[in-house]
Amino acid sequence: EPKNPLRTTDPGALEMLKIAHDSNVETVFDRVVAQQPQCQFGYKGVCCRICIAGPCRVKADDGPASKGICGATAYTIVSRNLVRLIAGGAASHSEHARHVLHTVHELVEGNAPDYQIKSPAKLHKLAEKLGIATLDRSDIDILRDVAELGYADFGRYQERPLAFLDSFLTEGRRRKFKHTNIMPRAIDGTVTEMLAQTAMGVDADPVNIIFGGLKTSLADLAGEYIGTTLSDVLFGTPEPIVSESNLGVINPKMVNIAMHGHNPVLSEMVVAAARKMTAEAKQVGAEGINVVGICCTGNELLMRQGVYLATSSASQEMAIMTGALDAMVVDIQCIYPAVQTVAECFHTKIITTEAIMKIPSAQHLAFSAETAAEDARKLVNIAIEAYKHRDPKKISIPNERHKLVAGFSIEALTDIMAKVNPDRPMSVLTDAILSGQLKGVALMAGCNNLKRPQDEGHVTVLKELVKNDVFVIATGCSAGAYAKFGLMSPLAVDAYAGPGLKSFLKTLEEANPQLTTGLPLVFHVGSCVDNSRGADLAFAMANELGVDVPRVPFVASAPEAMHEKAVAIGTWCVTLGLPTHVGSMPPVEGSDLVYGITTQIAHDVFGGNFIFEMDPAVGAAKMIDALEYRAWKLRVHR
Ligand code: NFS
Ligand code: SF4
Repeated sequence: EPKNPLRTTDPGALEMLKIAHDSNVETVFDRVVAQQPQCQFGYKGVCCRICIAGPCRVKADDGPASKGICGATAYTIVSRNLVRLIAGGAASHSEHARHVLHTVHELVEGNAPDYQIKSPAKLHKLAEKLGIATLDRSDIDILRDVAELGYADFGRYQERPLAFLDSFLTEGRRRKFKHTNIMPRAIDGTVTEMLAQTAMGVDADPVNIIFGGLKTSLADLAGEYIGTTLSDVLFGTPEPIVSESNLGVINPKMVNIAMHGHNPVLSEMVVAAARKMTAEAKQVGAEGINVVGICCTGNELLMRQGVYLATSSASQEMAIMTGALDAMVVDIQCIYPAVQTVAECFHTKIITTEAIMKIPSAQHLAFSAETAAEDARKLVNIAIEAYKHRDPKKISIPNERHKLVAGFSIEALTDIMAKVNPDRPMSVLTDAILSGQLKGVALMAGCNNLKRPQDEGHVTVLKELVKNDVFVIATGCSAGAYAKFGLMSPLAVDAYAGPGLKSFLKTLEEANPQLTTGLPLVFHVGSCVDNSRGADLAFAMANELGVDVPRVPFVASAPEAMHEKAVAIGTWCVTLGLPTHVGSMPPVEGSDLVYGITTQIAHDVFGGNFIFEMDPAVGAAKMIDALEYRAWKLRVHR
């Protein structure tokens, strides 16, 4: 009997898990069992470790044991812990964005010869949004100004709000954030302020603390906007593209390199290098080089380059278990330190590339924008060298791979709808909702969290939504789940879409004969920083409908949220005015007040609220209710 009942539903990962058991390789699926039962104080958010007089736990309903040593009560402790998660998320997204921004800066200064402006159209559109002059100016000059605004958003405590936030908001949200005093004025400053506000002996007021958290989540959104928009400028705005997903994309005859982590600044260079190095791979007896993606950098590569998506977060170790992965190149975020331990049972090389991210025993190659192409060549060579040391007896690749269509930037979606209505493309979507053909739009996002079996939440919620004619866009490891299961394919439309969604997609397809492929059941809009694309769609729909976001039939869901980044994203979704389902309980149950603020009071102030619902089918039903209510209200009030 396998000792890890908390497993995965991913067919590729399930196949590998058998082998992990037979060969006694420990994986995340064993460790999550070994962690049970998890500490209930931490689970509920009532453990405080903010100063070293602690840890303090709220152990009773009243009396001295109901407070920390300093007298902090449950609502203070829970709210402080919660907003520190948001600060961690904002710091992570923004660090990723800062790296892209630095690369842009180096490019402008002439120090990053291997990068270029791949999408001048995006640059011009972005500059116009940001109020930067474009007439009679060179692209590099425009980009220099864009980069300067980006740096100002990070650093300077300025009078104006963040350019990379403010420029994208609806008028209504702009006013709301001003009135509630949560408009951030510097990304770094806001994250630091959040840590200072929640230090020992500072803020004890849960409402004030949570408003600080909301402000920090908006700083997070600004970081995501910087990440998405500048990545599009450097590497191209995604367009519909065909690819495949799940572990079967690992090719036994090729040198296989997995790009794992987040930043396209690294992964794009490795793909470019690999495409030029077939001859070197042939010299060691391989047919060529096969780059595959894992997690969000995989999503970035899939969106722009059609690179195969091997797997997602919880099954990252399984890619190594195939015995045919020659190197895993990682940068930052969501990389289990355990990949090195698993790799040591195989010939696979793990290579870290960022100064802030090293793993004991793994190789480190410092990647820099100045020498990007050369660094990328070195990384590919490590994989080619490792290929020679494969053990054929250990190779076992699941037969699991599925076709998919990805690449749906909001620009691409708008172009597709413009073929139906050139003057008002967005009305194609909003009219379909007003007529009842569609119930609304859902943004599926977030991670895997093994509190439940991997991908079960993502898949269950999606199937319920599309059956009920919801137009679904997806990012991150949620998109990864659909890709791996074959649900991101046009073939899935007939099997799962309700009649309204089916006819809507058909109308779009008929108006777009230039598309070489059908449209998918769920639209991949990118990595987790690309949740900013989800915000863009909500803003565009609001503007088209002439209302603010809280009235748009648009919901968000992270059925398996895990990372601090997911907490930050969920929080700005609520702040923008979206009903936001979360299927893994965040640590808020230790305070009824904090629970009430996030699920109810948030709705009164911002029009959005968290829906904490662990049963994915029930979660989907609640999302559909919220969509129906908003659509009904729109119809009667127009
Ligand atoms: Ni998002 Fe991406 Fe995945 Fe979660 Fe991690 S890879 S940035 S945080 S686990 S979706
Ligand atoms: Fe305990 Fe207060 Fe220190 Fe937290 S800040 S660990 S509640 S004494």
